[in-house]
Amino acid sequence: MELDPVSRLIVISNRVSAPTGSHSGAQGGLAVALASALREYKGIWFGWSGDRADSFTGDIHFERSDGVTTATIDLEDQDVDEYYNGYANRTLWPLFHYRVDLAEYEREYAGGYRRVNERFAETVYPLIEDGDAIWIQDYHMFPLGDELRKRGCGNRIGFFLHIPWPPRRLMSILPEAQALARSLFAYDVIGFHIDEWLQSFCDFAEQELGAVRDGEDLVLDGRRVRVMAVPIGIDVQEFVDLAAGTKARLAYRQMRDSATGRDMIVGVDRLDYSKGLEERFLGYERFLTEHPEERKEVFLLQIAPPSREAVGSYQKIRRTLEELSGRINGEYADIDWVPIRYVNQGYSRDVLAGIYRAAKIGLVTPLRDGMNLVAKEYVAAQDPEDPGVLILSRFAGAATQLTDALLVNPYSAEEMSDAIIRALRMSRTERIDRWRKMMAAIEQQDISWWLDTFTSALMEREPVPA
Ligand code: GDG
Repeated sequence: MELDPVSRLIVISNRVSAPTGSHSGAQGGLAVALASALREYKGIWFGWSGDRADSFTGDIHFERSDGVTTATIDLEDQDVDEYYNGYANRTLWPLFHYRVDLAEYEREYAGGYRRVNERFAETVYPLIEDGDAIWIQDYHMFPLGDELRKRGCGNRIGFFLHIPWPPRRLMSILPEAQALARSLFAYDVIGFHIDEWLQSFCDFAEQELGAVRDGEDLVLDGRRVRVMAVPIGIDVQEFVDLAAGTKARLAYRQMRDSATGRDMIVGVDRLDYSKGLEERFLGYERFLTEHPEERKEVFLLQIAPPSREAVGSYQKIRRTLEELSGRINGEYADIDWVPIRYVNQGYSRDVLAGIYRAAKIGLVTPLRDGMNLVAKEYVAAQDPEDPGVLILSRFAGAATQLTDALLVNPYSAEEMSDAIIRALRMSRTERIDRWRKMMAAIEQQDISWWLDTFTSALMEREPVPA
């Protein structure tokens, strides 16, 4: 059962990015996915504009572009510091990516997080009509459903977590862990990418809160929540078309020309410590030392647009990577070859598609990742007659679906080195065979499947009596 054609879908996420109507913008996969959901079902996409105001007003800016209505609010400096740069990105993100060492716990952050969620609830609630289905996205907004319920919202409300849910013992480190997990029982449906994250949540809810599992539901104090694993997909056809388009073909040509017959290995990631870039560079260095005969036959292109630059740990990882790529290049480069091309700017999606296609290897080695869309985009962009090889971290959610990638432990430089040499030497028949299986997997569970599976589950729930 999909959404009733008369119901609206209200999507709420931290950031809203109005669709550009073209593929030349720098939008990530999730933004594109949510825009297509809202085009399919009419509705509104609500969230922070990304702009700051002197003081919070709650004024909503409406915009309609490319079939999608967006409604955005500005936040004041203190909100951005405590909620976004604070609790979301200094506390929750590192902890949920198992980086206990980087997580910071400040009462002001937790307070700012609560305040902004209240402000979101206060502002969006008047826009909600009977029959609307509400779908809240990600770790910035855990308590928003509960805040809406407190204001009398009886609509169906779903929540999707785009990052891992950490194991119970890690989660317990968060001072607000119990209250935060308890607040999730305001939702009707909670979605995770994979079973591992779902099981960790259930474990926490059962052991720490006393929730009880009942089939596909968790029950706590009379509230029944459906929990499900629904791996997010990509719009495969869009990427296939992008890769065949003029801009992608041009980018492909440029990359091939500048490679001068060498094999390109590509990585594309937000500059984030969870993406394992330091370990990736070290794994690649290991490959250079173990296979001197292969030096000058390959190079690594790492595209890493900076993100969350106000947060100290992101400034640090940026410096670390500059030093490391500089050191490796200094040690191995020759007058006619540089082992790592390390680029800190973003590219449009069509250029990315051409770059993916030109790469003999896609190197996607996060230390921990809810899903990872880059892995799927790399597969979709390949030439079916001569596809490249995906090397993928076992610790990315995507590894549960892309089992025909070369799966590696991203902490092991040796495994990474072995996988690179294996990929370079892999026969075309094996490459085609692996690629076909991966392509079938991403086509089967693509972005429409993700949207329909989640919204159908949400519509199966009865609205909460007022
Ligand atoms: C979170 C979870 C989960 C990257 N560089 C450029 C660019 N990108 C695009 C990629 C891809 C997206 O950004 C990144 O998505 P990921 O899934 O790899 O990673 P996160 O940003 O960490 O996303 C993750 C995801 O949410 C969805 O649920 O998979 O696990 O952490 O689409 O292509 N896009 C453009 N230029 C760039 O330079 N246009």
